[in-house]
Amino acid sequence: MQLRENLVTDTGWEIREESFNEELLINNGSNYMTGNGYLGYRGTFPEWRKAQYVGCIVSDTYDNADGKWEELVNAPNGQYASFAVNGSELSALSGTVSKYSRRLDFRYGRHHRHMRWTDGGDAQAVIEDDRFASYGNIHLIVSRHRLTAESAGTVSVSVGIDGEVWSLHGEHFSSYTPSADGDDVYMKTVTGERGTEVVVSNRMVLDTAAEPVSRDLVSEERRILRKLEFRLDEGDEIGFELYTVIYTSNDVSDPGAACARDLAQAHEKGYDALWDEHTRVWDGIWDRSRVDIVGDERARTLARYNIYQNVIATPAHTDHLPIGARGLSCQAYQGAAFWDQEIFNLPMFVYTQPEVARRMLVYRYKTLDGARRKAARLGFYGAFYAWVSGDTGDEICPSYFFQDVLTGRDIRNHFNDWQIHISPDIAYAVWSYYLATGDWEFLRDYGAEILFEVAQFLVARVYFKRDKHRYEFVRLLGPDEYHENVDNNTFTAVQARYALRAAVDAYVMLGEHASQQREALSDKLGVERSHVDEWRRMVELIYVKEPDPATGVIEQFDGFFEHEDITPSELAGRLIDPGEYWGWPNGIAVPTQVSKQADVCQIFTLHPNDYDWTVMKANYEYYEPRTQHGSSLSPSVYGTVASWIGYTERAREYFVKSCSVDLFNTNKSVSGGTFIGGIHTAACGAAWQMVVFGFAGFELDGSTLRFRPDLPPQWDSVSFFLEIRGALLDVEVTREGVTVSSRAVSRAPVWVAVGDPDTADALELKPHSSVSVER
Ligand code: IFM
Repeated sequence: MQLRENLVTDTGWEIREESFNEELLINNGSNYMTGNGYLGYRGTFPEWRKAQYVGCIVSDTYDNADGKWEELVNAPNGQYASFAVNGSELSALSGTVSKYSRRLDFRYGRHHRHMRWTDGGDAQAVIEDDRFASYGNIHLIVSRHRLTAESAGTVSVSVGIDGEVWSLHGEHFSSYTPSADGDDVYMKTVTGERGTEVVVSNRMVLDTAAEPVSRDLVSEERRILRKLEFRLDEGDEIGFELYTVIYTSNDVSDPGAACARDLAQAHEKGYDALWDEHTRVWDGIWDRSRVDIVGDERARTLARYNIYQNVIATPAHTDHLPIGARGLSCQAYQGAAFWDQEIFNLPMFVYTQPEVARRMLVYRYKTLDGARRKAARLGFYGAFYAWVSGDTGDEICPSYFFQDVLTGRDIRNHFNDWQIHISPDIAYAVWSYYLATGDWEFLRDYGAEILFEVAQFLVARVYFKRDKHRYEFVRLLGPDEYHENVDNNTFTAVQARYALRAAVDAYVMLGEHASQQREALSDKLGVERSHVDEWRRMVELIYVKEPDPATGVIEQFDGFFEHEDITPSELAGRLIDPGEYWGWPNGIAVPTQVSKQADVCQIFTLHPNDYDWTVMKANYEYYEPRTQHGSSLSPSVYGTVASWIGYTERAREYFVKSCSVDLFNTNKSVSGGTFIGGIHTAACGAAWQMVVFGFAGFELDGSTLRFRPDLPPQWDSVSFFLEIRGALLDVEVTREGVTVSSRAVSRAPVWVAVGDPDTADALELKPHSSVSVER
């Protein structure tokens, strides 16, 4: 099936292109990437170099090279392999490519390229290579290469490690040390700021009848290559496997030794066994993350592709690293977490692999000190989480990142100090995780501390307006980032109220079930009963704008309705330069009601039961025409709300839009002079949510799994997996009804209802049984 021009799927588990387009080199580097949460290897070709944005982004390598941007490094390319036929360099970028196909199999994360090439003279060959970033050993990348000569002559092969790779914000390595040990080559690098050792190693295993006529080792300052020369007749082949192992000094004390060990192990196992090991892990992941849409192959493929990207972006192997807003697809967005992690990436894991969600939340626990430091620096107490959060939790969002392209002057944006909803968003995720899993130990040992510290920060940050007898948050940036310095942003207030309520509930629960721990925690944090009374008072008295009684519309922030009413496309006509930033302080959107992204409608996706569908509809209709979708986070929100208010066709359009921002290259890669390309992992996580929360209408209502499905006309059914409080459930939603089966290994019963709470009874579902409910 054609997904778009030159983008095809045969099975719904892969994307394929049949011609090479140099203009898409940057986008396709991300779109065809492979990875495993430890590293991300871009979808580039083995013979490519810096100019083609070859990239292997390694987690846990934060480093600041230019005094401004803390970011992950792009490691030396340990998968470099090039051929020269009769002296001509073989590449998709030179000569003539007469037959070409490139595929990413995202069921198992394998990149494959096939190409017939000639230099136009007497050099002709066919090459084929494939590669995967192993889930059996996350430090390992494995590839297989084959060249078939279509003309007789000399073929030289250069294989090794290329340290000449691109870096977004400066040179991160203060030294490069190439070395060789028998069959293996190494490149040891050390980062300039933190002194982290990053060691890349590579072993080549020849699999060929032809014997090389010469072998050399070429060691340059930043490259170490084995050069082999063959004399081939027409039809002769050269084949080899390449193993690349990467370790850093943040992983182990001796990264070089770990590389040597893993290279030997990989070689011993060989490509096929490594592939089997890798696919078994993926089978387990898909068993949980699967979303099978029947009747709409395009939607099914897009959903799977996005889930794949959400999985490989996530450092599931550890609890001290975040999910980057661009995952490991590039260095943009600093390999760091935003609110995207809790609101967009995590829900899929909460309900499918709760242990992974837990690790990401423990990461927030481990970065509490950074959040405390940020709060203290700005004159508050408690935890003000970093808007952009790396490994320590300290704020790494610079104060200046966009430029006024008209004047060339830097713009001071306040994402880092006014976008306070990040803290209650994390509290929201902590509490949602607890409700979905019942993981009491997590709440007691980690979650409560996050909740208490967020509540303390909210108390410190809020104002009590005596004349109005209410609490107000002023000087904010809500999700709509074009409007900075706004008061009483409704989204922020709703999230803050939820977070405070969760803190109070957790405090009470700890008192009932773990009073000693509560005492110890209260002592550690200096939380007294009077503070908890203040949290309660805030829950009651915080100012949250209600729907207008006449229209149902909720104002985004104080004075929003007085702003100029204009549509995004009309407004775009006012741009003097297409590269202008639309937001604060002088952008064209600032005095208008044009929002960058969903803001009021974002509230509904997080609190669907607090608003009835007439209010959702009124707000959808009001805000949707005024939203630019200048953020990839936005379409999924409107799509989800559209699916709930009966706009199913529109919802499907938003689903396709959200799931294809990267694949169809509709995202912007530069704004206000700042590079922001790569994989938009929030939209990837949102794909799962749109299907499960949106079209299948799933929500956890107390202890009942409630479904209110409304499938797009093209969809016959959708099925997926959920894990709720120890019950492992397979759900199938069809036009006729919903069937939920609880696997035999489930530890507890659940209750299932289809329809609204006042009309639908909840049925008990015991382990190893099924319930079917007609609609
Ligand atoms: O967190 C988002 C924000 O909401 C919009 N700009 C991009 C950020 C990272 O995805």
